[in-house]
Amino acid sequence: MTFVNNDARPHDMSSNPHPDHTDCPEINQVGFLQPEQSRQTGNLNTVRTCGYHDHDRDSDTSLQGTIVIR
Ligand SMILES: [Cu+2]
Repeated sequence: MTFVNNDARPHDMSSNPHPDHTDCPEINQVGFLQPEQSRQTGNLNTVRTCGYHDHDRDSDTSLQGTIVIR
């Protein structure tokens, strides 16, 4: 899966839970994205639901989401 930063500010994307980022470590490969930058997660091969967030704005729910792997 590819994360694209369409915002005007950088974002630092990580797996839940904050701050340990242990649920779906493949998401942590996305990491810090400058505006317009994109990066892929690792292979998401396990059937599960992965939450993610912006590590630098971990309370901003508009920067959170879930990936459902099935
Ligand atoms: Cu975090």
